[in-house]
Amino acid sequence: MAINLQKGQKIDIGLTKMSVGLGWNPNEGTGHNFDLDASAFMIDSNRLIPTEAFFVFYGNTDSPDMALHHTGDDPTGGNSAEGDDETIQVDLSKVDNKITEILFVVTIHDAVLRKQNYGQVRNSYIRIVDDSNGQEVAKYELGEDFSIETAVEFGRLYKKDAQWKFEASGIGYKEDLGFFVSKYYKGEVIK
Ligand SMILES: [Ca+2]
Ligand SMILES: [Ca+2]
Repeated sequence: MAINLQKGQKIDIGLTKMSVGLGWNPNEGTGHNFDLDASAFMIDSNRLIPTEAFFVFYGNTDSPDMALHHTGDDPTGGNSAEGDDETIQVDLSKVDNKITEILFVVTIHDAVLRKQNYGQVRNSYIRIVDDSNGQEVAKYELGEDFSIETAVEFGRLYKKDAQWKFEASGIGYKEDLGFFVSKYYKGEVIK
């Protein structure tokens, strides 16, 4: 039986291999496609990614430790009205020892240019699926929590006393993906 998480709610994961699925449906009539992008930041105890490659997104689909795999960009959210639009597969047994937290962020591509925000997206959620049986373990639906935001940290996996837990963090930002990269990466950016 899946748990419907509320914003801020924390659960024990109790799984090693899972898929973190993100879904949304665009509202009609905004004149542009609605391209939400799921990304993951694997951060260490300094709350930074150790190297750029620990930032997993459509342009870098595998983390260096092979713990995370992004299955690819969906540019419209229209892949499925019901199911996940973008998925990040997670194998917690492979996570580099340095990593203490994995943040899942969803940004709206070209939000400013297209004058888009979360108020124009419907049915957005993050969910965790047990890869061994395809069962949904937990789901957090954003509902009416966000409107003018263009990015949301949906949830985070974090290690506490050697156990992985998940929090439905639900933190909204009026920022783009570049903001998160500069927030969590202080090294030299390779262009
Ligand atoms: Ca996308
Ligand atoms: Ca969809």
